[in-house]
Amino acid sequence: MEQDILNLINGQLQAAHGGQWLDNVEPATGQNYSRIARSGADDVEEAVAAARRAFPEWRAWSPADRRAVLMRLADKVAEHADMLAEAEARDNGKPVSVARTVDIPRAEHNLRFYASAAEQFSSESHTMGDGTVNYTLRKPLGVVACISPWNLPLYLFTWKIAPALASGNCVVAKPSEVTPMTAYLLGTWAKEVGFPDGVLNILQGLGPEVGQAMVEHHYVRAVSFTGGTATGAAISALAAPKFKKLSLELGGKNATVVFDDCDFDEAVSTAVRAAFSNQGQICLCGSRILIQEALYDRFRDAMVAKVSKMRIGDPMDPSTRMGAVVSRGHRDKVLAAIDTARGEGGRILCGGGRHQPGEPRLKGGFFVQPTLIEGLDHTCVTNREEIFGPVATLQPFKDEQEALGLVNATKYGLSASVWTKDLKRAHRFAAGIDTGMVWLNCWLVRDLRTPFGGTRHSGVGREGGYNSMRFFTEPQNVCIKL
Ligand code: TXE
Repeated sequence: MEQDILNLINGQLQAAHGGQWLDNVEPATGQNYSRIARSGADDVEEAVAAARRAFPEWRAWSPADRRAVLMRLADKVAEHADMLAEAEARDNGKPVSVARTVDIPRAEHNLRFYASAAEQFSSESHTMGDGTVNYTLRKPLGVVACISPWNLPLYLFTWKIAPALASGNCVVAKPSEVTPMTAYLLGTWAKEVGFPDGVLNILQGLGPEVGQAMVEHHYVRAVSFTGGTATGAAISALAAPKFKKLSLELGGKNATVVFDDCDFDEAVSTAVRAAFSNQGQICLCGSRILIQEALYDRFRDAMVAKVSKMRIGDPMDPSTRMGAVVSRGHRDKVLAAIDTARGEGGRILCGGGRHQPGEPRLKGGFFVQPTLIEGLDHTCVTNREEIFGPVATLQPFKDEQEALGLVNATKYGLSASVWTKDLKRAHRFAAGIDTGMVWLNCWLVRDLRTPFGGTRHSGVGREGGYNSMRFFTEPQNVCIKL
């Protein structure tokens, strides 16, 4: 065992009260390589109590001081970027090149972005004709819970804790038990950069145990969650009767829509990237590729040629572009989804099963071939349910109207990417799509100020920019008659 992944409670790194541990598995090898504190309700109790004690002091800090401490945490991330990228790749199975260029820089950027927001956030005032003035206070809530998933571990963990802390809350946060390492490492710097004890608490362990206890805790005023739709529903069921604020960023079954007047080469390469980045494990991945009939064969053949050349490799090798999926259970779920597609009559154009690397180190790893499937319509399970792996389907469409019907044919509403040179059509089509985000002639271009989130089964609420700052604060109107 190399390293115990501990809780951070009241400024102390410590094991779970119950003394229990979980295995931490390296997806590329299938081997345990560290152990994780298996926390429970006692640990939540201690963390929430520490957060409550810390709150009066933390909320009174000036925005400039909160900014400074978050910036120092970002500096630590920058200073240790290589080490964090390696830790992320080992813990998650993603290529270290991706962690180095995307996950870790983005985590640093999240911290800096919301450090600035601490100083720039403002509220409104409304004057009335008779000289009466209303002003709105934006008060931090107190203790808030942040629960993040395994696909972009440090990136999504910081995306939640940074605005929560910047707006003056004390945080009890939990990374996924599947990828706990980088959040743990971040926590080891909390004291050194100047967070008062209890302001940032990080709990490790299983969702239905420690996660649920966090959601249920009487003094947790808000829950910001990213993860599966079923988990989002379970959290809502617990939190709604207690009237907690909820932000839910859930799954997607996003479409990439390709009209026959698109920039062909750019559309092909972005459709491939959108389907297979991070082994297809991004909520924004375009897993349904809808192609206008006249272009269908040419586009399909170009995609198949590109995807067939993708090489899966050791995540720790800097030249690898496609690594392992996150866990044995997840690999089996993705393989079962491919079997379902076969059973539904889908034609596998490339991939279609496990990948077995030659290197002895990787023999027990969780690798899935990048897979393209055609011949399934929108009613099939394959085109309705999120797979969250390196699997995408291709479907032809005749015209704009049919395409719009297909885009909106699932219960999810997270994002879509549309490819056409006709800008009038692009705007018209975007307005008709029932998702929280649309990319026109691009994919996953992110401005952190914009609203991020989905409709229907993709979630409730929006993160990003002041949306997150508003979520983590309670507006209070004060009316004064002068
Ligand atoms: O996520 P979970 P899982 C999708 C994807 C994937 C499926 C399940 O389809 O196959 O979800 O993945 C915590 N109370 N996405 O099972 O369980 C858990 O510990 C409180 C999409 O790994 O939703 C972890 O920290 N917390 C997604 C977090 O919730 C609970 C990213 C997410 O875990 C809990 C990941 C409970 N009862 C998976 N149960 C995206 N939208 O990006 C679990 N957790």
